[in-house]
Amino acid sequence: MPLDAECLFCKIIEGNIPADIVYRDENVVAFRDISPKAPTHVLIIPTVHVENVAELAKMSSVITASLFSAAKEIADSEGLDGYRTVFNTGASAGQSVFHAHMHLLGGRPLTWPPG
Ligand code: DGP
Repeated sequence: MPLDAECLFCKIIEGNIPADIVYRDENVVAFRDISPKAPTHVLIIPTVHVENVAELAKMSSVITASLFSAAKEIADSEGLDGYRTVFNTGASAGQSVFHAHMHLLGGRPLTWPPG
C-alpha cells in the first residue's frame, strides 16, 4: 500500500521529517513522541499508510503482530519493567494524526483509568 505524500508520519517513514527513530523493520517504524507523556513515550507505526487501527485490522495480521512485538523489544531495550500500549482511534478518542500508531508509554507509575 502506498505512502501518503500529505501524511506527517509517512514523511517520517521516508526520512523527509526528522525523528528520533528507535526501531525499524520491514513492517513498522518506531520513534520518540515529540510531546512525551512519560519518560519513555514511543510511537510505533506501520510502514503502510492506514488511517487507524480499525482499518489496520482489515489488513494482514502480520503488521499488527509486528507492532506488538516491536513494543516488547523497545520496552526491553528501554529497561521498562512494565509498559502501556494505547491506540487512540478517531478524533473523539484523541487521535490527532491519522496514520495508525501505537503509543508505548513507560518509565513512571501509570494510573488507571486514563483520562
Ligand atoms: P494521537 O493524538 O494519538 O494521534 O497521537 C499523535 C502523537 O504524535 C502525539 O502524541 C504527538 C505526536 N507527534 C505529532 N507530531 C509529531 C512529530 O512531528 N514528530 C513526533 N516525533 N511526534 C509527533
